[in-house]
Amino acid sequence: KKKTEVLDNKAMNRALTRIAHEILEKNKGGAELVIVGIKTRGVPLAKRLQEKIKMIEDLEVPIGELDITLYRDDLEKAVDASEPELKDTNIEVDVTNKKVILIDDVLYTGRTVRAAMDAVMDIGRPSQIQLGVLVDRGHRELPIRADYVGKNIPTSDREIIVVQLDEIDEIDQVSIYEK
Ligand code: 3GP
Ligand code: 5GP
Ligand code: MG
Repeated sequence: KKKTEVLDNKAMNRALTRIAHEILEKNKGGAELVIVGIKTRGVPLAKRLQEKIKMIEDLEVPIGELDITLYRDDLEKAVDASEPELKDTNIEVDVTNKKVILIDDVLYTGRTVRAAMDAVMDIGRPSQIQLGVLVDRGHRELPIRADYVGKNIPTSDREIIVVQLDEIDEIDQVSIYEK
């Protein structure tokens, strides 16, 4: 397994700062927003964006989380018949007429995001759903794109993106692994 670092902690922090500004610019402030992290690593990313928005605009945007689980027996398999399914929801705020910003670490086929959109629309009627990801690695299988992207990393099917976050992995780093 060959490893290439693509983001270190400083680059990751800059990307998240930029995304926080982009979110505020696109939405003309943060008044109607709810940020929803997709477990596992989307959750600390959502929290970091909440903190950055608090720093920039002195505004506390509510956050929630979704647990979308992939019933793949082999995570390294690119294609699988099984769909990601909702396992758990923790969104305390009412999303009706709010702009929900889904946050995940990696965007790949788009199937996780599709399941996340279903879950959000089951609990309320948001006025909009937007998507932010730390890494877009390409290979979409659905017509889904991210509104906010930390870094585009076009991958081959032999490559995997490893996202490590301080809150979970005790380091902030994104790297490419060759299988
Ligand atoms: P995450 O919970 O931080 O999102 O999907 C479960 C975990 O497996 C993910 O962690 C992700 O980091 C890791 N993973 C690594 N490669 C892949 C992959 O190709 N597909 C999926 N679904 N997950 C992967
Ligand atoms: P999708 O549903 O778009 O195929 O995959 C998105 C989800 O799978 C994300 O939650 C992400 O964590 C995980 N995932 C897919 N590919 C990768 C990858 O190369 N690296 C990591 N870390 N996660 C991935
Ligand atoms: Mg994820």
